[in-house]
Amino acid sequence: MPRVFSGIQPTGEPHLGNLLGAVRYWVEDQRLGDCFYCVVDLHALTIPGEAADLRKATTTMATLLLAAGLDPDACTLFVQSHVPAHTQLSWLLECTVSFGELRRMTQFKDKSSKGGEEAARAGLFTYPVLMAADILLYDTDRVPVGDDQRQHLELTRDLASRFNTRYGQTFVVPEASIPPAGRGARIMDLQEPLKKMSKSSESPQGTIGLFDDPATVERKVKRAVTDTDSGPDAVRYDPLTKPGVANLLELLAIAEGTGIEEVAGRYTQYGPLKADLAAAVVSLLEPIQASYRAWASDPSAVAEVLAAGAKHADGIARATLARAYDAVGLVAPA
Ligand code: ATP
Ligand code: LTN
Repeated sequence: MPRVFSGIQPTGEPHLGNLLGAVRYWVEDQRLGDCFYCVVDLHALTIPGEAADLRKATTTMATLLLAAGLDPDACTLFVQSHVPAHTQLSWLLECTVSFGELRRMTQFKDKSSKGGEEAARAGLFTYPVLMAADILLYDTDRVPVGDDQRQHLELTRDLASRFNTRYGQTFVVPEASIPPAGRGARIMDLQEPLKKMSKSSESPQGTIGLFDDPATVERKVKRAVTDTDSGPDAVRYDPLTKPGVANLLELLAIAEGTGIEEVAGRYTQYGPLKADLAAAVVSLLEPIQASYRAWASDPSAVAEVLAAGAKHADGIARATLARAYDAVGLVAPA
């Protein structure tokens, strides 16, 4: 079975992009591979936030992943900071990556642009190295992520190959597993359809939260930005010239499990498309929200899943770390 690893940050409110671009594929993969899914709480420290919020968001995210369909009997779910090898391997990889490589990462450029590079945390700069450590510790074959993580995955592959060349075969070189275009790889913001839907978005009206109630979903979908085209072929899938409409069509096709062209063929006006999309999103979210309430009513069950997950992950991660320590010439304690 292929080894699968992916992670999600406990920052902000999880949204439809996280579900459709990543988490629903994690659920599918859990029967096909030996899957490790991680709430990457250390990555959340790269941007400002309150301790109490991080504490709460970590449990909320783990609970939500279970509610979305991760089965603790089928996969390993754990919290990054519970497995010390992640930060330990990260150091070896910081001594493998170059400053120039990290400077070219677009996520760093985007996220540091707000407050300026001078003020950005050094952890934001080295973020992709910790991510590479997450992945390489588990001898990962496949990493299911959204399109925005493509560059980080390329860096991870480069670091694994460079380390292997320099110190001898140590790491498996992983493949990114990104949904095909039109199947959730990059869900766009409903208000700013040229930007990806994001937890840290400045337009909460453009982001559908996985905890949004039906009235909120309806309002956000109804107000989604489209364009002023009218006439029989206004409703068509063209992400370049009609990004807002293309995003709505993609969302509806995914929610219904049908093809985009088939969905587009059913509409001539934006109003009915939006009404059907809102209903489809509400039906998609309802069972997840119900399951969330059930899991959340038993926090000790969630804690037990995470404890068992960390124990299993720790055993594997330690062995890989020991291999890497030995490869670079660190002397093991007697
Ligand atoms: P932020 O925008 O604050 O960086 P995020 O919303 O990207 O956060 P992450 O925890 O960084 O959330 O991502 C979890 C997973 O969701 C990743 O695999 C990422 O690629 C995927 N993802 C995030 N946003 C989208 C999106 N708009 N469309 C598709 N996939 C997405
Ligand atoms: N960088 C990712 C989150 C992340 C991740 C990982 C994804 C951290 N470690 C390991 C896949 C594998 C993000 O920002 N979405």
